[in-house]
Amino acid sequence: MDCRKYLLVFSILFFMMVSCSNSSGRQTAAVGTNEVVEEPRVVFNADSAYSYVAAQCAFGERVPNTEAHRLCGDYLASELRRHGADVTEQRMTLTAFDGTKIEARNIIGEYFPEKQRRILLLAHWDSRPWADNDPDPAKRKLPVMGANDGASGVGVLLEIARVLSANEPEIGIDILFSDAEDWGDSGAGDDSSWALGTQYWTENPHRKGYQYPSFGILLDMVGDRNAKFLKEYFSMQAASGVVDQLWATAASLGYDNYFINASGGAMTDDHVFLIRAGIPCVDIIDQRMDSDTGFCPQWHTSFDTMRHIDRSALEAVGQTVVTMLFGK
Ligand code: AHN
Ligand code: ZN
Repeated sequence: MDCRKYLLVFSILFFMMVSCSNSSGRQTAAVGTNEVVEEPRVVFNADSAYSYVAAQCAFGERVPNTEAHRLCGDYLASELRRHGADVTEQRMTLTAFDGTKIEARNIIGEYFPEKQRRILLLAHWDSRPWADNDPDPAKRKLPVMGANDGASGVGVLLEIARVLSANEPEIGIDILFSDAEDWGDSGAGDDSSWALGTQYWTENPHRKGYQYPSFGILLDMVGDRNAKFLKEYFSMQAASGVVDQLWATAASLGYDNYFINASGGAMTDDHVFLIRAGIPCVDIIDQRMDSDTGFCPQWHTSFDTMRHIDRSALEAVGQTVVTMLFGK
């Protein structure tokens, strides 16, 4: 062996010694010059989540009654199955506020069904049929891509499904991809036209004997680079303990730039119907108190595309939820 090879072998051994030398056996990462941040015990991979968001968008807009919607639904069910969930596809025909008959599908993946204590993680997977908030009136009848509004929450949950295929938490987990959340009437005085898939699920359990979870966590619009998660009003009313635990976990991981310790507005969303059915539920939703709509500028416009999706927002949400499930 020449000395270059000795040097290489020595370097590898030295690296192995250093990387195994901390007492917990966990990997550490140096940040800056003197700060050392411990990797979480169970790691959420934001690149993987990002690719799941992109994969949904690659089908096109997932508007119910379209080919893109059907194919994406098949993909989501098969990804959950591939990651070891017990999957149920709940098919239903719904009537939207405008009279359209919608062929909808809730997709449910159950992990560790034998565990009694369970929590529900959910996100809507449909795209809104109209970009009715677009600045250009000519585009307001076109469908929304929904990279953020829909695909981001589902992408985070698919990555959590992958995590669950390799790590067993103490509690059981149900993942719900709800359909027809976004075929709602933005001019209506009541909320009944929104979240039709979740409303159906609360009235029709997806299988006989299904026991409700202790609480739910809804992810909605979790992918924008400037996301701000405020403590949503109905979430605080129904599950303030879970809200506080999530926000404290996020802060302990350094994500307090996304999870703001302040109260937000009251949102019409899937969680409202779960709360009404008796499941306390938190909505992690990007709110902008300084905008007219209350949401990010791309909301319900033609600009809700992959261009605005940021891995670090996905990571903040995904790693916070994973740390809630598995501890620090
Ligand atoms: C309101 O329009 C107030 N809420 C709709 C909730 C929503 C739509 N989330 C995503 N798209
Ligand atoms: Zn929407």
